[in-house]
Amino acid sequence: MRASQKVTDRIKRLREELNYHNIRYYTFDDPEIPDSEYDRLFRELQDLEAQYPELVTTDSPTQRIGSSPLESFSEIEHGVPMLSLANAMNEDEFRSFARRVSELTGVKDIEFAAEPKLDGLAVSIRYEDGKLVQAATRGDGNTGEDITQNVRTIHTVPLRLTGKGIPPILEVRGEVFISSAGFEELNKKMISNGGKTFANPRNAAAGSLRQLDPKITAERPLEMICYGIGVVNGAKLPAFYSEIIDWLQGLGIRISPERAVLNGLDQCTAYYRDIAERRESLPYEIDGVVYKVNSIAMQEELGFISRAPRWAIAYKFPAQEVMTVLLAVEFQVGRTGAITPVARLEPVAVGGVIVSNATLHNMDEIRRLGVRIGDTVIIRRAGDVIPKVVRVIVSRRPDKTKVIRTPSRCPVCKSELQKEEGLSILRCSGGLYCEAQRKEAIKHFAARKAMNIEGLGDKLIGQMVDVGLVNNPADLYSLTQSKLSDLDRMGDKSAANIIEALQKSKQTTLQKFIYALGIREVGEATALSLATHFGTLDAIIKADEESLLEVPDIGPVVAKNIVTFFRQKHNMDVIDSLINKEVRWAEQTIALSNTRLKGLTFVITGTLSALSRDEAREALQSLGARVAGSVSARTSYLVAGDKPGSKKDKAEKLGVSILDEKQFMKVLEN
Ligand code: I6G
Repeated sequence: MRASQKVTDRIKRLREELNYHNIRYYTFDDPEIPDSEYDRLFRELQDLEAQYPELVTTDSPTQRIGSSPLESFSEIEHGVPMLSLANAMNEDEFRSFARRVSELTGVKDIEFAAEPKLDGLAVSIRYEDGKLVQAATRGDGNTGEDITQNVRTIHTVPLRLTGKGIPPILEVRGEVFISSAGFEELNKKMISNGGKTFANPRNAAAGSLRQLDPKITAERPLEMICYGIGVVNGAKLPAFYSEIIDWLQGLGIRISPERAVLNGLDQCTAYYRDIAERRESLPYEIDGVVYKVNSIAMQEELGFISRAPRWAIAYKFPAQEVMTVLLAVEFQVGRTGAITPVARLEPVAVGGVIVSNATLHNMDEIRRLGVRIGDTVIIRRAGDVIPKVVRVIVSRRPDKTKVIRTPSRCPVCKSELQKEEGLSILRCSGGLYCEAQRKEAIKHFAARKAMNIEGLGDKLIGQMVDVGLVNNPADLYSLTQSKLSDLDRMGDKSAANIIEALQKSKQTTLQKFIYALGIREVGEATALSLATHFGTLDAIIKADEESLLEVPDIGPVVAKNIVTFFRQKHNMDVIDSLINKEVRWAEQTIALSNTRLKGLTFVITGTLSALSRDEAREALQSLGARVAGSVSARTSYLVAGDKPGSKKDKAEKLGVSILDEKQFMKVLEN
């Protein structure tokens, strides 16, 4: 059946609308319609295209996964070479770069455009009359591989440009990457499908982009952010790099939300420090900051040196992955008896600190890595996260290595180890008989987010358990100044401070008390849910699995852990003893009813004078609000304390309501 004009027009309209909403969602992070409405339009287009296959075009939003697997990638020659960037490894090198630019141009305070350097793969995409026709890898800079069919599957890449003044030919260049959250999800999926995991998001992105079957690529959470142009025909380009980038954004291309225009060296180094500080809270991995001379005329004047522009530099952060040697493996016992193999390493600088230990997670991970003692390994440390071994360099394996064997007994109390069905975790069966578990349980109880016993550090707890002064959390409240003074290096004043801190900690909240008990998999958020749902400790103790499942965020495993915990006599004895020793909290009278802020999402930034950020978060959560780490179009309010940083700029850009501290306190008190 031939399609009528009405059908042809409807298909055209649907494509335009879907393209528009795609760009609103992916490029601007600012959806206009709910997902359900998008899905409805999408299905309508799919149905019409199924009825009239002759009307299917390659730039239709339904055609992201169009073609069948390739035999190999063909080559594409770049019309304008894809260059690389020179690196600066420290501030001196960055200053030399800026000085050189000033000398060559004769301008003292140069204006630079800056943005974080994403840790992904450079890709060039060609649009003809606004339609995506080709995508290529960087390759050797002159010739790359044709990965068009794979790039088409990336939702943040528009298949059609939008807006006015679309040039006949436009090549955009940028970085294809996988976000940190996407990487975690992908690796979980790889494990559950029995596949191999990726060592880091960059490897995952590279592996995903070089798939011959676009159906596989389509299942990977690839994203793209653009930072430049290649061949452009039929457009008058602006005189500044930052304006070219804004122009690209106007055409629907996603660009870095962190970009900035900076004047002179001091602003550049301040920007570097700000991005370095926020590195871990960005949703993707970056390995430095790229600075470009903003004036295109100046860029042209500066030119290139050995295939790198003289007008740009990548000022790198300290490496997060480095090579070292595995010297030994020790097994540590955690609070719940879980045994963790810990790698002892030849000390090495990574991410700006010296590391000599890294986690190996569990025996399955050791087998997966195929690691042996004596091997050269790659370790990774991102921010405050515990360093981990991510890969073995097998080609560097020496003749004599030692296989790592699974222990059969607890290294501390010699109890038997048990392996839980379906899980990789080995657990000591000693319970509180095991000194290591006792120490960890008490450390957890005393921690800031639990009972917040100031001055009671890990070493001191270790010593108290070693000499038999404390065997469980309740024993802490039987301590006296004279008993404490008998310990090594404990002066009268310190002992008195600890007794005072213990006394002070007795007044707590139900949430903190539940959290402090250390029930397996009951973190702060679950403890809060339990406290607000049930209101009293008694009600939580009496709850069966069925009623626990009614609590938001509690699933069958956690429900079972909670019931099992309260069924154990020794746990109930400790709770009774704590209450006898006058640990107290106000009953959670806000139970159930207090969901005044339900459905609202808050982000907190800067310093508040009346509350810590943790306290502000808890207060919001106790009123039913969600507290997120970064600002997006879905944020309801940004709470901005002193020195709010870039989150405030982003909120302003997105039109998110901003509360100062006074307004925020009113919201809480209302
Ligand atoms: O590899 C790169 C990452 C980021 C770049 C780049 C960039 O700009 C933000 N810019 C250029 C010009 C080049 N590589 C060659």
